[in-house]
Amino acid sequence: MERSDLWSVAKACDLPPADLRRFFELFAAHPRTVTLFSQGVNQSLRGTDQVNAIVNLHLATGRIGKPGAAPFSITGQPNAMGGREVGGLASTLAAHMGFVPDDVARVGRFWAAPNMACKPGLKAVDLFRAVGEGRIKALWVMATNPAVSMPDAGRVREALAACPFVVVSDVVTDTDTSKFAHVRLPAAAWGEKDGTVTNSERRISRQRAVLDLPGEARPDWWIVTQVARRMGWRTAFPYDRPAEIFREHARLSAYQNQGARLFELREQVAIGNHAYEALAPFRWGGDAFADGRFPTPDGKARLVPVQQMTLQDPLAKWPLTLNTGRYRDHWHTMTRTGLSPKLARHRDEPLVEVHPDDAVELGLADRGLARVSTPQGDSVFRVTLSTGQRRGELFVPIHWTDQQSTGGRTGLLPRPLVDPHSGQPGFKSTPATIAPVAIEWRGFLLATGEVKQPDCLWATRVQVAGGVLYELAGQGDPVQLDALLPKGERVEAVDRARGSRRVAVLKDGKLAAALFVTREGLLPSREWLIAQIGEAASPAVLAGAPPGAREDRGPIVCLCFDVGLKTIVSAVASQQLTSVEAVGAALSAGTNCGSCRPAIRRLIEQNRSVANA
Ligand SMILES: Nc1nc2c(c(=O)[nH]1)N[C@H]1C(S)=C(S)[C@@H](COP(=O)(O)OP(=O)(O)OC[C@H]3O[C@@H](n4cnc5c(=O)[nH]c(N)nc54)[C@H](O)[C@@H]3O)O[C@H]1N2
Ligand SMILES: Nc1nc2c(c(=O)[nH]1)N[C@H]1C(S)=C(S)[C@@H](COP(=O)(O)OP(=O)(O)OC[C@H]3O[C@@H](n4cnc5c(=O)[nH]c(N)nc54)[C@H](O)[C@@H]3O)O[C@H]1N2
Ligand SMILES: [Mo]
Repeated sequence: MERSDLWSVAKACDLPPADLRRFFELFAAHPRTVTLFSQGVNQSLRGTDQVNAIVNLHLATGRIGKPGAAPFSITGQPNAMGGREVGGLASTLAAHMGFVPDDVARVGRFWAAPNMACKPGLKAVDLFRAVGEGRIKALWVMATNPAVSMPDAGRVREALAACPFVVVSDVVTDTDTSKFAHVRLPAAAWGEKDGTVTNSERRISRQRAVLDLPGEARPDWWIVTQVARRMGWRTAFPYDRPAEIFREHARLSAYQNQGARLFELREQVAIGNHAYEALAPFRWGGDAFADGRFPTPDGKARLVPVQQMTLQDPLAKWPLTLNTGRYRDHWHTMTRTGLSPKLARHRDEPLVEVHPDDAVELGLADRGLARVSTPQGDSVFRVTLSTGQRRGELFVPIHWTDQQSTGGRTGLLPRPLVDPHSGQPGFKSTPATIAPVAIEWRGFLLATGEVKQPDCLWATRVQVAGGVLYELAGQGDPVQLDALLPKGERVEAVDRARGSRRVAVLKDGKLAAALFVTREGLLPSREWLIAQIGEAASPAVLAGAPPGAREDRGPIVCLCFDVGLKTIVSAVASQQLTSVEAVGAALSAGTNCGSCRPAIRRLIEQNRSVANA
């Protein structure tokens, strides 16, 4: 391998050589090392090699199967391990068996299945390609939202639209994927059903329903069972409770196993219904690898040779690298988090993060709109400048869908290229470009009830206490927005000089909606108006502010205790707070869930550097 000296490696990693040396020294000095990695390593065109490099290092240094020593992939989905155990991947059969002939034959014997699949199925990207080419004509999408989350999602939408038969099982009524469904099945969500889940340390836990089934919703296993029976497979799908399915799963794991397969639920093979109800969390596989033995014929681990794949130089037309990922307070396509006003406030619009120096070169203004384009597609985002962003790179979140926004459609952008072994798309590195988008007016619309998504360049929906808020921007005449306002008594103020218009709609004296737009003027802070929605309308409503002075707390940092950035900054400076704990003692911020503690730590550091400057 060429780049093996410290300096070239540091250069390739874009790290100061001294930092890299320090990292190597730390690694060498501490035999108990856990390497935590997630999608920055996996979602790459060379992801498998990257993961194998980490695993090789742990094997070579004996750092596996011991307390405090392991390569540890931080699995994303809460039950991703459970999905693998039952064979929920195109590349495996159930119970950790694969497609070698012995495994196929064994699973076939166990299930008395005459027509076993003998080779892996299509992984997600290939699968949608096959749908698009008409090779797959019936598709059942369960518990995923591919019209949003797949790379090159525009192509995926075309494939879904052309597919002759699409079934979507979901727990919410409308998703970007369910728009393409011929049949929609209402599924029960996690708090409404029971079964087991497995976490990253191989611990299987019972999950019990805490809510009744709403409406016609049914657990996925029940829906699958009913469909299978109606297709004629009554005896193969006899289940009427999760315990029966679990027993079969345990029996398959132990079937003709004799210790050859690590995944074995031997003690649960004959578990009774009552014992299943009371099942305490347990870890399968015991102390795997602790004795230095691995599940290979000679018991020795196998290092996998890896290569450092060189990535292409940036292309002239697409000079930037687009990175995509998550926000602290949203989950994937927002079906779990989008309805919570508290979570929505942390970052209420889809932002594209840009380094300030790049922004100057590219003519991008902080808080302006910009269009991110790739060879696959384009979408508009709100620009936010960040020195935490690397130069030449952009970061956008994956959460916004047609249900909330006209922009922020990240899935349209990544290439449908995948790692050759895992099939994982290279979600973190798409060649891209960005350009400012001119707007002629800005505004927002606040309403108690549901409002149709405004038809303008930028409309982003945010759930707020008591209603919904749309942030708006566009070109041309914003007057068409009036049609979206509910019926009621209208109060209006116009400032022609600044091109501003403010409309409030009252119902029985209470504020039902407010529409504020401006060409050149300022818009009031949304917080006070949000608090007025559904309340008896105050004369100050069109001013957008209460009479008299008001404390501006800034964006909320600690959601649990509702503490704003400006409140923290001023407390840190005036009370000389030097630790996250001290801020917690003074303001309660950061003392509950803890997810804002890094943000508070940064504010303390900023105060220190300002004080020392
Ligand atoms: N709040 C919240 N939490 C979640 C989720 C959510 O939607 N919301 N989703 C869950 C799921 S399913 C998953 S898979 C996990 C994902 O968890 P993560 O993988 O931690 O999350 P990502 O936001 O995808 O970001 C990956 C990070 O990798 C960095 N990165 C990009 N390129 C590279 C590279 O070449 N090398 C390295 N080392 N890093 C790189 C990115 O800058 C980014 O900071 O999160 C889980 N947890
Ligand atoms: N650009 C880019 N794209 C990415 C990623 C990235 O980092 N960058 N990350 C990728 C990763 S790691 C992941 S995990 C995916 C996530 O992408 P998706 O899996 O598509 O996203 P979710 O929003 O979790 O979709 C789950 C759907 O199932 C529904 N649902 C929830 N519970 C149940 C249930 O019990 N039964 C049924 N039938 N439905 C249910 C939800 O309402 C929702 O519509 O996105 C991937 N896409
Ligand atoms: Mo994930």
